[in-house]
Amino acid sequence: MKKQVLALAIAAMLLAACGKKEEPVVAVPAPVAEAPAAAPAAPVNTEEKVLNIYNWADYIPEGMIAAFEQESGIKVNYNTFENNEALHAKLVAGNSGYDIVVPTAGFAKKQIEGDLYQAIDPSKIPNYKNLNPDFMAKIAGVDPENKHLVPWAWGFTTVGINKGKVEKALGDMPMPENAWDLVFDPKYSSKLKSCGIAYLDSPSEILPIALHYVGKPPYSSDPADFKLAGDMLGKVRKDIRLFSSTMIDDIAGGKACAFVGWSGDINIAADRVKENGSKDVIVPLLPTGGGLVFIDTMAIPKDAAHPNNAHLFMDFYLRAENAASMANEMNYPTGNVAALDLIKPEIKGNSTIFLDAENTARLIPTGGFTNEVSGVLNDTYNAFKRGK
Ligand code: SPD
Repeated sequence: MKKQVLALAIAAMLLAACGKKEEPVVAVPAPVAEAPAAAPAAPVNTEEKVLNIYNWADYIPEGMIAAFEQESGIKVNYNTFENNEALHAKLVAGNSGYDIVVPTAGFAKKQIEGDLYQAIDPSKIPNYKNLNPDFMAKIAGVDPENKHLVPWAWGFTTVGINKGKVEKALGDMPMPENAWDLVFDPKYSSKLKSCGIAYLDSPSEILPIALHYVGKPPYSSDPADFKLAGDMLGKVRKDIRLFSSTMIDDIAGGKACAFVGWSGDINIAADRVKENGSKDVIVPLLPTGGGLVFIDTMAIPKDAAHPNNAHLFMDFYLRAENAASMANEMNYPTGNVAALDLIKPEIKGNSTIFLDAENTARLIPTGGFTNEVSGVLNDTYNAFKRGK
């Protein structure tokens, strides 16, 4: 009781010292206009915690999916495809069930035109800022305003060789100036037949380089050009040992000594051969006669059930450290500028991964065939493969 009296006395003294009189309590409405505006609530992600990804084989560092799952609580179902044609068939059939797919930009052009993808929302991908604007401008050539495609990695299709075996098979014949001669000119292919030639198994991989080799536009829509490329391919058909969708295993397993493959995969096979203690040396040849550039990209199918989770994964993948680990482990360059400082010197310094300016200038730019030409494209390839 004494304490309460003391507290009241102190309060009275303080009020008096401030010259204030006690006012009767009147309910005054708060000045509404001056109240600070409430920050907009972050949208709640109500999607089930699942993400279905469809990507190329051997294209993601070990542990990356597990790290995303652990951080996000989202369960990832990760499947792989062998070529753009297989992915395309799934998308066209509809209800693929995938939330992220990884088409090659040039090939995705017709999928974008066919309205198979939903628009990306960069505001949900804070790490989008890490992407190189020049690189994005290249993709905009097939995806206007970069509405649908987010880069995964890029590389080039070239000729790889098992150096010792090829030199032995060629004997006195020097290596050609143009690496494509090894697999497209019967003068060389007839010699390499003994140790084996492998081609990627896909019309959209082989025809652009064959068209370029015969001096025609790599993404021609003229049937006469395809006839010329088909005739050239027909002359080497008897020397081709296999059409491969598992090139890394086939190269490392010694199934061929010369191969049409992807730069990063040839480098992965080369590393694997070394790790296995073999004396064989596998090398991707520099694209002196023009390597075919590809830019693989993430896209969200129109009917994806988990687009928010897809955006979350895209943001995760675009973190500098994740994009760098893809380059470090899978041997493919990235369009992520923030990642560059984190790429190992031996990868940055490998001239068959990060090409110098001279070889970059020789690359065949990214592009795509129109839907109209797909009949002649597939017919030319299938006739070649069947040996007809
Ligand atoms: N191991 C992953 C290889 C990915 C290659 N994508 C290439 C597309 C070329 N058209």
